[in-house]
Amino acid sequence: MIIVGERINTSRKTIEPAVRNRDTAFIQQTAKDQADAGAHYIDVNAGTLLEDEPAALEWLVKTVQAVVDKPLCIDSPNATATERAVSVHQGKALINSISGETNRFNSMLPLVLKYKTSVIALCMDDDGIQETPEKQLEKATTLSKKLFDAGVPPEDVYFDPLVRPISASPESGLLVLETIRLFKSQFPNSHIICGLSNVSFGLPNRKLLNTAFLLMCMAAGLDAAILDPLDKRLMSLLAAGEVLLNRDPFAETYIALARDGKLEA
Ligand code: THG
Repeated sequence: MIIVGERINTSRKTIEPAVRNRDTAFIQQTAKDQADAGAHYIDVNAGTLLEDEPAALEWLVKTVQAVVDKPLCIDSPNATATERAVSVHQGKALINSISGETNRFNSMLPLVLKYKTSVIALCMDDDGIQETPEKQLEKATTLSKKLFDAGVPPEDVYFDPLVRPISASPESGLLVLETIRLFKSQFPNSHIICGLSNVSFGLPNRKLLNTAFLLMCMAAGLDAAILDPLDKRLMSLLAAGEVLLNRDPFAETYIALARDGKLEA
């Protein structure tokens, strides 16, 4: 699994003031903690800061990459903020995200091509979010053609089936699992990514639901996730899932984690 650490997001109570006040030490510690816990990418999101978002996102990229040797996931719908961030980023960034919406597509595609980034593709367009797996696949297919024809390599594209809260639509878990299966068969050379936490919105013991859902999504073909890598039970069950799905040959990683005392019973 490709793990994107979600903690540096101004929607979180401790992060908003830290970014607003440019608290370098706190942000750098949050980045290091996630990298040490196994994150492959560090997500940075300053969306709540509104007009300060472009400057904040640029500061976040420089601040995090000063102490962590990982690529970042630049989490913004705003192309101006995204360009500020990717233009100072070292290595291959992951832009989060493009979609089939006309403005979003036309403003983000040039950045993906210019900076040769990977990109998360939200499977929606000007018609909004699609209700069924078949309709999401239709939107994803149209979007993928436009991306591939423009020269974005399939392996640089991460399709994101949009996850809605189970509390609002009880069948949304099943729909996501089916969407993942369809995407996996249709785009075998691309990735499939999800943010897990939406699924549990409005229900108690959210981490329990998020963790159960992650394992089901992995079995359906998810190969990347935006999650909290400091959640030890989540990360332990993820490692167990990799063994059970034969994605960790000879349980090499699992055994090493166990030996280092990093697995939670
Ligand atoms: N897909 C894509 N990008 C995404 C998402 C997605 N980016 C944002 C989001 N979803 C994933 N990131 C987060 C970051 C933090 C939290 C949840 C998702 C979080 N939430 C706390 C909670 O759920 O309890 C509440 C906030 C707090 O701690 O104060 O921490 O789906 N492409």
